[in-house]
Amino acid sequence: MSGIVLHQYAESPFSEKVRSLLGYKGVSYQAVEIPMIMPRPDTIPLTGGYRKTPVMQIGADVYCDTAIICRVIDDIYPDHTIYPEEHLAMINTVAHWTDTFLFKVCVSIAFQPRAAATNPLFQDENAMSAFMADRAEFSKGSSELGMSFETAEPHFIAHLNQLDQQLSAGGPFLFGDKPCIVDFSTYHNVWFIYSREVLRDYFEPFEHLVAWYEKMVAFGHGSVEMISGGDALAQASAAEPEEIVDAAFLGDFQAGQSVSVMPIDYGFQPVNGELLAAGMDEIAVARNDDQVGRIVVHFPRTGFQVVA
Ligand SMILES: N[C@@H](CCC(=O)N[C@@H](CS)C(=O)NCC(=O)O)C(=O)O
Repeated sequence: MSGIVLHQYAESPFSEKVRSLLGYKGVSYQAVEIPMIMPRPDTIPLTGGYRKTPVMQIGADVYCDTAIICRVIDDIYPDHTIYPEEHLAMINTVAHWTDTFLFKVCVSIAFQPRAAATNPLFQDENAMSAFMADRAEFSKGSSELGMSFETAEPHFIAHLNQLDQQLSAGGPFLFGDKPCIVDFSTYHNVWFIYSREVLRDYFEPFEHLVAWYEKMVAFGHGSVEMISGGDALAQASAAEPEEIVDAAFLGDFQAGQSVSVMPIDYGFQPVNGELLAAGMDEIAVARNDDQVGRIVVHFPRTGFQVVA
């Protein structure tokens, strides 16, 4: 067992990105099925406020955002790295575009009226209103998830077409013989739409893309043991965070400063704590939680803001 606990829910595309990577790497891990909407009393004590899904826990270290989650998994399981050094800057750039712009397009495609009619979530009026109210609160202050369907659809189809053309000319993966982070970022967006049967016709013209998608699906999800949120909190209480060695600080930040960290796009729920690192790749803050004690929360550098 790896010590990894993934806090996720079945329908979450970003959770699927991580489950698929854990499958590719053949990892045994534990997972908690968290509620699709707030409150999440077994996750927030770990993050201190951050509420996007998924979150990865290893003892008393908590990783927010799949950009850092995937990198940490790749560091622990470096065989067949998904971050080939010779393309590092470009693949991280493309993965970021895919996880932000393309995801915004896909949210609009997934929730279009034709799909809403068969979405199990929207069959129950109370569940639907609770979901809408939750997501309105989640994205308060941000316009980053709002794109009209009319704007999104041509962007979506044009990107599927480009992916298909590229895969027909090269491949079998997006940057060559082996999957890299761009494959996993693209995969979860495709999965988000393809897994809604009513929307599958978008993929009919794109046989090379579908063949690639089937290869990604075949990685599976690794070997997972489901545990309760309470068990995950108990693991955090019983553990001490790993010491951070050679912490780096960009700009005017210093170790020990009180800071507030949050995403720059949406999900503006800040995490307050003592700054441990704010270097090229990672921001880390320590917090003391009444329930679980000392926790170190880690964020990727790109996509997050730190305020003193
Ligand atoms: N940049 C984030 C995006 C995560 C994200 O937007 N996740 C969606 C679910 S797939 C979310 O948090 N939705 C609201 C929620 O689950 O509370 C990442 O890579 O982890």
